[in-house]
Amino acid sequence: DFTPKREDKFSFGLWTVGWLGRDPFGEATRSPLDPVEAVKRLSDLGAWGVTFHDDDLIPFGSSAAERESIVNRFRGALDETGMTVPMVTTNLFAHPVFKDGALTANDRDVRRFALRKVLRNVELAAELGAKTFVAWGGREGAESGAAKDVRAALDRYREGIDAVAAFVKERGYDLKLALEPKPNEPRGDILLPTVGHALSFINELEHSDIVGVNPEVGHEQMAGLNFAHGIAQALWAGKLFHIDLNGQSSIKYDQDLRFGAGDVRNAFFLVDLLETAGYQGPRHFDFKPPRTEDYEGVWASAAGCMRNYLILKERAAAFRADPRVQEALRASRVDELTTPTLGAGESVADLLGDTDFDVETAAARGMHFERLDQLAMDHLLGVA
Ligand code: GLT
Ligand code: MN
Ligand code: MN
Ligand code: MN
Repeated sequence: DFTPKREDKFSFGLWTVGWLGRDPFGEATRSPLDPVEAVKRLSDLGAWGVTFHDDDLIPFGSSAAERESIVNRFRGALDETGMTVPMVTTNLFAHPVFKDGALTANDRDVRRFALRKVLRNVELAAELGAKTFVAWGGREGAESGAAKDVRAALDRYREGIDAVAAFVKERGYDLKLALEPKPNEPRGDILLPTVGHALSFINELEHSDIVGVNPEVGHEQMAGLNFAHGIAQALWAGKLFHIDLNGQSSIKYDQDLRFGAGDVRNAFFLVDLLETAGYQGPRHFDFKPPRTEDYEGVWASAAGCMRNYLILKERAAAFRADPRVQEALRASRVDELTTPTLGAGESVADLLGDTDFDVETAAARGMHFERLDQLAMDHLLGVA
């Protein structure tokens, strides 16, 4: 049965179920959702955690006293339900002050304000026991060529992220940072557009040891990339600290469909990867219930995210356990890729001397991938 349990570690952003349906062409179609109500409903559905931007919980510009009473009330709902806060993030994109970015805004005073906003929120994250702090730089970018000195912007981005990481270490918080790539929207072009760009940026940081990535399904797919491949590389680099699960159909605006909608084949191989690679982090949904939905539809959409994950998990496990699949994997020589190309102690000089290879025979060998992939399709479609 596909009933979510706490052990499944499903979490949702307050901004997901709380999205009011406002888009560039139309007004909100739903009325505001109380974060306390969101925690209760998500808990009832079987979720384990809830995440948020500072501003999702505490309206921008609230006083210290207001902030405290809001946090206390929210904490009450967490205690009552047993829900956790595995991740917190900062809204550095909604207020007009961030129209040219936050940590990479041309205006230095804006960058300083943004950094203070992040640091204050890091304190709140630690206070609520979050283990991951996500940084999505949606406004870090440009619409035109001369407006942004990209190399200087990357210097400032590095300075900002390193300052936050240094603060985390100084305070002794058990918190890691996760950068979330996106190619475009809301900016014409966003800095750190893909998982690959983010991984390379992290290598340039002073505090790279506590900085990883939070890839989102739809964001890589907006760039036409294979999400499961990006996740595999993040895992390979030891940098998959968090993940945003949702759905996207092809290269177009950020759809944020419920998980499993959109490219279901890639979702199948993604779940297969996460479940076999030993990923221990949250299964976090960052989706937007379409603005056609009322709250009944919102909760159906949230439940669908978890249900689809569990269905795909079951299908992927059945795929792996199927003796025909195991035989097909051998026929495709998938296991042979784990054998190092050079033998133990073999030098490249030895390799140059190895003439025992028949090009024509190797060229003629079929890979049998189609049979293997059809078995995956049969399992995915439930007819295996
Ligand atoms: C915003 C964005 C998401 C990010 C959130 C975290 S904010 O909703 O579209 O992809 O994960 O800042
Ligand atoms: Mn996201
Ligand atoms: Mn998105
Ligand atoms: Mn989004």
